[in-house]
Amino acid sequence: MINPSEFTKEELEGINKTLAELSDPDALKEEVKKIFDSYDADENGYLDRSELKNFLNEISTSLKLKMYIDDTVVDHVFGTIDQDKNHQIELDELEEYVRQFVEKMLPIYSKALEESGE
Ligand SMILES: [Ca+2]
Ligand SMILES: [Ca+2]
Repeated sequence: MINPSEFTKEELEGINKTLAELSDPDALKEEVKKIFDSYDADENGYLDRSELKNFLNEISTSLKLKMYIDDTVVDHVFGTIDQDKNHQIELDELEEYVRQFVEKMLPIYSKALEESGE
């Protein structure tokens, strides 16, 4: 999913630090709230598909994920996050998704950092 050689050591350290911080439930809550508010462009308290798409594009770029965010991907991720299937993403749903995401990505990026050497 990621290619460690595309990152500088500093980038990997930065990402690892962020992910490690987000392993703390309180920090995660706070951070997701900020993310949620900044992507909820029409400020209606929910993320819709286009708002989610912007979020996914940003994440994918900043983590250099090999992921092209097209409508199929957005639909898939939207369905995964939208646990109660009301076609809106609520704050607690995004929080749960990011929590699982951090859990999954932390080992991947910490391994990449180890392998990046000195
Ligand atoms: Ca919205
Ligand atoms: Ca929902």
